[in-house]
Amino acid sequence: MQEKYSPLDIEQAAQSYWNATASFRADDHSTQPKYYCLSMFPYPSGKLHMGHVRNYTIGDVLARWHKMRGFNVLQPMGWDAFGLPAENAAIAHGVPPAVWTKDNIAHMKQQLQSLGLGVDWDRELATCQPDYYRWNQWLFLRMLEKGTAYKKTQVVNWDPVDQTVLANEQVIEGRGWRTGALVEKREIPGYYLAITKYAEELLTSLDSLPGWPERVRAMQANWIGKSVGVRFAFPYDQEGQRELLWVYTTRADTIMGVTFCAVAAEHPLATLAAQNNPALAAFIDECKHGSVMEADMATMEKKGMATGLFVEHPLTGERLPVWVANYVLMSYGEGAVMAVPAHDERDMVFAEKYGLPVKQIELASIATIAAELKAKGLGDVQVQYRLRDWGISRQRYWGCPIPIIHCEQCGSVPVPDDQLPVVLPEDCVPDGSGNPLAKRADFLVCPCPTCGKPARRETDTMDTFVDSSWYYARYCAPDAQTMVDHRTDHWMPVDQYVGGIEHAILHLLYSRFWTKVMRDMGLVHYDEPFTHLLTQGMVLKDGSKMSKSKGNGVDPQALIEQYGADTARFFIIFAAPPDQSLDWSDAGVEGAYRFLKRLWALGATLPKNGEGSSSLRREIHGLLKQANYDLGRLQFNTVASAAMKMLNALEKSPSDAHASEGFSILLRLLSPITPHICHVLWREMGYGDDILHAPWPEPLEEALVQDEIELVLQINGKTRGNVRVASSADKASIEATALASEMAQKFMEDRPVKKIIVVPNRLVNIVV
Ligand code: ANZ
Ligand code: ZN
Repeated sequence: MQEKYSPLDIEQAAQSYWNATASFRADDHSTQPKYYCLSMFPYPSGKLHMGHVRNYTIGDVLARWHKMRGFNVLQPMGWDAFGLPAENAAIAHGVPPAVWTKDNIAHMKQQLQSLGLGVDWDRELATCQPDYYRWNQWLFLRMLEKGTAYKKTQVVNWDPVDQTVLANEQVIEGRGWRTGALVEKREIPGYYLAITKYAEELLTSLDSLPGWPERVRAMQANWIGKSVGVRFAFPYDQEGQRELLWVYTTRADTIMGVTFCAVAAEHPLATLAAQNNPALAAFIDECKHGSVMEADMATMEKKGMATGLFVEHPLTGERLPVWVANYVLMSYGEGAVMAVPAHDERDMVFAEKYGLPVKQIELASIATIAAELKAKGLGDVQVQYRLRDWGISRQRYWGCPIPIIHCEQCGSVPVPDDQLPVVLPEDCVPDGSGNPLAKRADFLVCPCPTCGKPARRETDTMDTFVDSSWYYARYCAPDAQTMVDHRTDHWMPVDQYVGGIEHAILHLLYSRFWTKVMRDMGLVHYDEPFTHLLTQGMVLKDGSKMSKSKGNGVDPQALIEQYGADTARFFIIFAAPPDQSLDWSDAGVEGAYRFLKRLWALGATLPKNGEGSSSLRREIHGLLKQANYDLGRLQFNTVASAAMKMLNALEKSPSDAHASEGFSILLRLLSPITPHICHVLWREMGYGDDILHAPWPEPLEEALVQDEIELVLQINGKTRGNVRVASSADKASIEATALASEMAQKFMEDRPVKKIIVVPNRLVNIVV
């Protein structure tokens, strides 16, 4: 055995062994209990960053630990391969996104492999592969048939720089999340998925996920935003016709304080009033350029204009003016509100600004008001969700084509199943001037599936959140000729999902929705995709997030080349609990490296047999007991420190009779964290062929028992020292040991013994 620790040789040897023996191939037919361990798949941006290393190390510790405990483990890996950065790289460097993406995947795969992850690479997938995204298209068409997918024209957030629609959550403080450009409102047609149909179930079944962090469940519940209120109408007269202006309120108890109504700029009543009111038309136009975000609504300056129209209070009959107000959202409730300045802050600000009346009132009871309105046929209690349907159309090239053909005669026609997948041409090079698919005649022009006349393909592609909404189900059956098969039901749900908190809302919510849609189509038979969720903390350097753009990034590749993957893994696990942020420290990395050098050195010199007390054994088993407990609660940093303490103890007593057993425990405990060095030492030291097949170490009760105990020795009630006795010693032998002790001899001063008091496990008092 080589005396010097040489990570490069060790890691190559271990990785070759795992490859040659297909150590991490997941068995679809095993009778062992299954454990599906999944880390969020990476976007192939070019190279790994430290956040990836942390994510995948945590996942790998869990996967390897379960494997050694007899689980049939599935730990797959793949690529979230569609998306904007590839198009931006194309614009900057003139390379087709497909080429850029595939090069990045090849490079990053090799980097991931150098980390020694226990991944079943046979199941690798990339979402830009036609045999993957064809099933996005296929399911989308099934959703269209059921009305779960539909087309509509809607006001959307428009990023004028990227020329694309943004989801609400991609708008941060009124600006595009990527470009920072001021977001505009636009009306365009697009496809939507009716996630709101599942709002109630998405909310209530959060209760079936005790394995998720409370914080994430709260964020999801908040996003769904259930509120119970009253929907009711203000009647008004229009050219002799009785019409109704509907509003939604959660405060029907304030109904007697209404002094005006306010509608959104896009509300039909606003449009109507603007017909012969150019000033109002101009104001409405101005509003349409603002943000559609609620958070912005709360802070921006309240602006409005009277419509000149009036409605009637449904209970008092009072005449109330209707205003257009920029703080009313068209997409929430009815797009109109009853304004109660005395009780609503926004209404108050607005009323003060425009000199509208404020009316102080006594609060009513919501139930009574709802009943009164119902009796008049003017309203009822209603549940409302903040959650909106999911707009999936993106005016981008590098994504999954939406399988629709537009025909002048037949309208929007679904692509027939036998023509799937609609394959994205891979040789386009976007230049920033809109979607290149619109310029590709060979893609664009096709016969209409219904009438056969020349028609035009949809050029919008799907939101990449579609791609990531079901990849975990495909890993279970990556070669299936259907979307999923029985293997998916075998492996799913994912037992442990590991990823960043930035995905706490959308990715997880969309995946949960997608799962329920597939379940309702009979494709899968589980309700929730992820049983346990671990959101790993950030990697910080000098207190701020480590990133290339901040210039404080540490390159994992360089780290691995210098110290080896085991050092990187050990440092990352040791430096912080998985869910907390981790502060990078070069000294910490050095420390991890020194620890592994010491581990290697002790392994190289440890004598086979020795003799000694059982205190070493007791210490090792005691540390093991704590470490196993910590593994169970995913507190891996203290597992690493238990391993360090074990090494200290073993270094102190290398020739102890129990040192070899202790070292074998240490290697097994460490192997999920630093698998390479443990694999090689295990073999070199003759413990066995493959540490992955060794049983996980469990502490032995017999080793934990204290076989000697220390008692306080008192003479006439005064503490004079200690005596050691066997833990099984009886009263007589404790008395004899105490009397014979040096301290007793000294302080008794030859006086006769009157009596001896023994308090078991505590003290012995000699009275003279
Ligand atoms: C009158 C009122 C009085 C209100 C009061 C609140 C307080 P949540 O709980 O989030 O569902 N609202 C309704 N539709 C709106 C829209 N399209 N745009 C902007 N605001 C809208 O909020 C419901 C409340 O938000 C409703 O209750 C309504 O104002 C407002 F003292 O009605 B309330
Ligand atoms: Zn046609």
